Amino acid sequence: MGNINSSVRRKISTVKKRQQTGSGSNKAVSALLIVDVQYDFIDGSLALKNCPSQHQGEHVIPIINRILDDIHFDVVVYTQDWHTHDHISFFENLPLRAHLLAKDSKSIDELKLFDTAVFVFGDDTVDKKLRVEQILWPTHCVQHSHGAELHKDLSIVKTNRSREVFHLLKGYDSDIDSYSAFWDNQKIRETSLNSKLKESNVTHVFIVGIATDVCVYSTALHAVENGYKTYIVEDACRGVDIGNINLRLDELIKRNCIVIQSGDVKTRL
Ligand code: VGL
Ligand code: ZN
Repeated sequence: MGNINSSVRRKISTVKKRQQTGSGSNKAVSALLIVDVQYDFIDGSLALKNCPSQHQGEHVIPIINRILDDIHFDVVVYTQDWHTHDHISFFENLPLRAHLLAKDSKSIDELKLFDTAVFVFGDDTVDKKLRVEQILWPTHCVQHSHGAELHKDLSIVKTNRSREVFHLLKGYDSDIDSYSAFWDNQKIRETSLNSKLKESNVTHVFIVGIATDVCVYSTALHAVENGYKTYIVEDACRGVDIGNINLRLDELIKRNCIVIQSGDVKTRL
């Protein structure tokens, strides 16, 4: 009984304290996720201007910098696609894994850049086999290469008393791609992002960067799944495939992700 009473008392006093400081449980704790603003997507091997959308990836940079200047975020995260040279997602590496192509996949001779290959991993017991559909991208964002660096014009903010900043590398397992900043594409391994955001009590996640229909999309999907109020800042993102961008955004909207413009971020906090 004594325990129950004291825990009730503790709760009441916490509520009172919150009321006094104005920091109720409704207070938004915000994170800005800056996805893959790397040279290879801007003027390198996977530059968006060479993709079906013909977008210029560099246009996101001044918009993201303005958001960082104008708005306080409790947490800022920079992600980088960070592949090994023998990565499964590179078209050029197809010969390394020709033996893993599924029977119903296009053959090595038929497969072209940007096509989807189907690989099968695992031992001979059917239930342990892992079927992996993989888009074959040009070699990009190889670890420690110039193309994998964050663009020099992107503002890199520092941790201070009121703001946590961290950098997250993804896609470094040779055999598994990782579009999302939360999970690899097979959802086998989780990154540290969710636990870091939860540690900081983040409630609201704003996502900017490249590419709208690939890494931004997957990151947003998992942000919603992980219970964050999730915003995509549309004009601060650019995508690979114009036909896909709107489909992906519509899909996200159906899952309660909110698509906004950079001028509206402030009003959401
Ligand atoms: C991405 C294609 C391949 C992205 C990463 O960052 O959106 N796109 N790897
Ligand atoms: Zn990649």
